[in-house]
Amino acid sequence: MTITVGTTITQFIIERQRALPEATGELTSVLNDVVIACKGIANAISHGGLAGVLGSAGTDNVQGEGQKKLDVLSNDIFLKANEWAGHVAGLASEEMEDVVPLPNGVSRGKYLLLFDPLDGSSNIDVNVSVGTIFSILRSPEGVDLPRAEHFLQPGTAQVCAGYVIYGPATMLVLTTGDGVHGFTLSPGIGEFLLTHPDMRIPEETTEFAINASNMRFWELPMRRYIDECLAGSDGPRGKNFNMRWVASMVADVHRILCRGGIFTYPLDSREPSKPGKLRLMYEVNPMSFIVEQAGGVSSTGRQRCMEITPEGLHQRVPVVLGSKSEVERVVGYYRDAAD
Ligand code: AHM
Ligand code: MG
Repeated sequence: MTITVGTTITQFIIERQRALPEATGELTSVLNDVVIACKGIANAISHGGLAGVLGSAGTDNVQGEGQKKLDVLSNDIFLKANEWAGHVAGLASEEMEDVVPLPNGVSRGKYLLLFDPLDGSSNIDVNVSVGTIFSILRSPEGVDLPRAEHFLQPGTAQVCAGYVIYGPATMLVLTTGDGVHGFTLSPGIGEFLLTHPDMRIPEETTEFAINASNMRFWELPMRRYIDECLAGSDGPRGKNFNMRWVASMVADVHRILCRGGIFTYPLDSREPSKPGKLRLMYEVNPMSFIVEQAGGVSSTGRQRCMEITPEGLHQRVPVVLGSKSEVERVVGYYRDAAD
């Protein structure tokens, strides 16, 4: 079967697996469970206030951040869809402190699945786009019960990464290391259909995304870069820039995949114990894999994000990603400052 626009995500994944002689179909099974989870989350989100799912859950997550009802519900939906079938060897969630124990008696697959069930949750109550992010790693050989240390693999070890954006349309964007492909959920048939094959990030851009309210806490190279963008055609760049900030990483990265741009949540000095806001294992690594596979670049400013050796499941890192020429310019400013 040829893969064309309109192919279902299941057909797409099976076809991709068939092309790999060593493939066993296990990744297909994991992805099918992820797809089921994301359809469930999309359904919960789409009912909004009608289903009483808005507002705070009255609890804090492992990072001490207040959880929304939909954070908790999405986490439950994701766990339920993925823990029972024996397709994964282990699960880890941004919302949970340690790796998730699989139910007794369930057989174990060979993959580790990490996920942020509902990213951008500050947007839930105001009906703005949110998302789910996931990353798939191989469980190390000979490990029966994977612990946190077995999940601490660099982003370059990812087998697959993806996100779902719950926007005006629900879309799933995926890479297995062979380009980036986007699928749109058809409300009529309830399936994700291929609509955006081979997504590529334009190398050049004049659009940046950053939470500028933190400017006074940034390091000098980032200030220099944003100051120059803001100076527009009167400044050293000699051209005007546009700014966007959804405060949902999924939505900001999706825009960059569709029309280019640069996104950054840089290191700042607000809380020295938190070098950056975004989580390496649940947000930065999967998004970096997708961005690189689409021809973009992802760096902390000092290092390729996917080459960071993880130190903790909930480690936070700075990130600047997107269109190659602009990210490389920022990296150059960090290099200049270090000389
Ligand atoms: P979350 O996983 O708790 O929702 O936090 C991550 C989100 C990202 O989606 C987004 O880029 C960032 O936090 C926005 O942060 P801020 O509110 O500081 O602008
Ligand atoms: Mg998140």
